[in-house]
Amino acid sequence: MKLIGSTTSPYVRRIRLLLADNDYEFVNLDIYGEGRDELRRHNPALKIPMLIDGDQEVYDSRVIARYFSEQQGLSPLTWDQENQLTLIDAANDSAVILLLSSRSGIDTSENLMFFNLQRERIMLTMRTLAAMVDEGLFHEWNYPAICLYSLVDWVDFRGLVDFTGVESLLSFRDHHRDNAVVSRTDPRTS
Ligand SMILES: N[C@@H](CCC(=O)N[C@@H](CS)C(=O)NCC(=O)O)C(=O)O
Repeated sequence: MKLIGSTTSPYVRRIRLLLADNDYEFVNLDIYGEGRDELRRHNPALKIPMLIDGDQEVYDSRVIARYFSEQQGLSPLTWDQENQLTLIDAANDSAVILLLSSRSGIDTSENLMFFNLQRERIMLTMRTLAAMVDEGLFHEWNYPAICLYSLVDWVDFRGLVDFTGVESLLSFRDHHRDNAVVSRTDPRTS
């Protein structure tokens, strides 16, 4: 199995954490620079992660996780867990939009509908996820918890979110921070 991604992507990190105990090759690409041609060859959606398993290519972290879970004979996620992933992905996609916009020279703090919508989505999903953490819904280190960890640590790493009022998310992150595979995939050092 080959995983194509980058060390800084939160979507790739979740798959690296999921595959932690398995044998696979990790290809680290700079998708906005010299790795872009390789990305074009592998995935016309031009996004990471993607997985190559023999003749089968799999795009999108959510589908990769489902593919892997089926291969391992694991139970599918519950509908509530699917909803958790949808909230995590919604916050993550909006945070990626804010980052790419500011890297494009746009002031994302301006009072513009497009950026207000992203900020509102991030705030509401993060508050909901923090309440779920408080309820103990992310107590187990499973795929939704891995995805939440990757989101929280990445938005903190990129300085994209004010954690006031959602401190539970940082406590959740800090609780798992010293796990060996988690620190091995830290975007600040890997
Ligand atoms: N829904 C996708 C999202 C993946 C995604 O947005 N990856 C980012 C890197 S963090 C990317 O490849 N962005 C490229 C772009 O937006 O041009 C997944 O879950 O795999």
